[in-house]
Amino acid sequence: MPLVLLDCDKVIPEREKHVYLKVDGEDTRDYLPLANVATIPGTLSERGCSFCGAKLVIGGVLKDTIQMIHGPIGCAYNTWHTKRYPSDGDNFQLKYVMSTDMKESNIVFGGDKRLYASIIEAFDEMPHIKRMIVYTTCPTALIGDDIKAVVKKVMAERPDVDIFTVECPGFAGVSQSKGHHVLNIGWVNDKVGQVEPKITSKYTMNFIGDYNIQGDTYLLQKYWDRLGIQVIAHFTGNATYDDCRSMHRAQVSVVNCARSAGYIANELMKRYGIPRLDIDSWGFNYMAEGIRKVCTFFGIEKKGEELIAEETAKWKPKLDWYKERLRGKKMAIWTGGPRLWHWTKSVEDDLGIEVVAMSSKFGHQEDFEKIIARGRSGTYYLDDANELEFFEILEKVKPDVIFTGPRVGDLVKKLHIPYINGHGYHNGPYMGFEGFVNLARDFYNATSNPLLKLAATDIREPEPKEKLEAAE
Ligand code: CFM
Repeated sequence: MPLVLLDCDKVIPEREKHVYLKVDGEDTRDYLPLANVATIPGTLSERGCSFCGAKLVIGGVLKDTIQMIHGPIGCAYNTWHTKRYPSDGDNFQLKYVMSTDMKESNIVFGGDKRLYASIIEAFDEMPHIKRMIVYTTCPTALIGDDIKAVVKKVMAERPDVDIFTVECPGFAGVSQSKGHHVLNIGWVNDKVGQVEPKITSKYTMNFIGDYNIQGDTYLLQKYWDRLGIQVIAHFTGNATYDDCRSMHRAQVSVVNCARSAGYIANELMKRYGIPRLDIDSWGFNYMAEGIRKVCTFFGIEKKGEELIAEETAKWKPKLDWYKERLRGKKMAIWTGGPRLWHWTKSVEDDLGIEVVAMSSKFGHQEDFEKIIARGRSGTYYLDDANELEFFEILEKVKPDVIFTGPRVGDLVKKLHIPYINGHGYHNGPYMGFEGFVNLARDFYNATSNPLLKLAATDIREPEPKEKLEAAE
């Protein structure tokens, strides 16, 4: 019985299809948990909305682009400043987000004029910025504001600006995953092919699905520079709007996050014949394998081996120091989806850590195929889990640390279980060789830190027994 009905789910038995326990010797292909379907009424999970998938995850990372959110102010606030993706500019993308701040009268009479005025005002306020993305949100999509027409008017009036539109209101799909899809396809339809890049190397690639979380992109960029590979565009870590308009000129698309950006790699393959190469960028073994794949593609295997040898010599002793201390520790991973399959085997192989529970917010079944294939037996795999399920799973598997986001993280902290930010990291970057040592260090610090245990200790003077009895 690999699908599990948890005690807390007795009142919503449909949840059984979303909880899987891997058992030795089973053909896991028969038991993929349901995924990428609407959250069941009765369970409140921690998914984001489709607008968020487009804005917070992909579009908002671009370093030279105004993010114009056509909707009430809350939609802007909730996708601003919660993710750490720096850039080598002045971190414009972290500082600013713009909103048309729709009010009731705009909803009743239409918000087109307000959007037009807001776009003009934003460009006038920020004269050095010439690129913008305009997003619809639930209310402006419902009232039918024609954002494309407004943008067309502005672009006709101001030939030096370029604006991309994303029509993906929060309700467009079952989770943020839909927003990834809409932005990917919109971008390749509307913007790719419009800018010709300056080619500076024999070897060119797009690096797709890296968002420079705490500098991941910078770290990997050092490898590509050493290998002499020109990255035409990162989609979208530390990238400019125009970098991403020139993606059609790369020889290969190297994909890290297949969930959020596999779509654009597929379209580049179909429309421009650019092959797609998927790699894992977290973990020593995986990173080495990824570099080998890329170098084999370009026929520069020797350079790749030199790089791997150098990085391994530099960082492996540090990794091993942690491995000795972390072997056998138990970890839970509760993030979006892909990091489950990226991490489960890498922490097991590189650090001797056992991953005992994994929960995906919005992964699809193809993610679960990879997650379960790479994961251990005896591990729980959950799709779109709710808080009560998290608590019940904790009782069953008793992890030493949980890699998750601040929402669930703050809950588990109250149980005095350490959590590491599995989305924005604690002290990243985590990608590449050096990054995985950072991950190991954060894991070690979290599990060795006496503070959580101390926080659970009541240090008040015990009340005398008689006094307590009298009070009753
Ligand atoms: Fe890709 Fe990401 Fe992820 Fe993701 Fe995300 Fe993320 Fe994630 Mo948080 S793009 S799917 S929508 S690897 S924000 S940087 S950590 S849930 S597993």
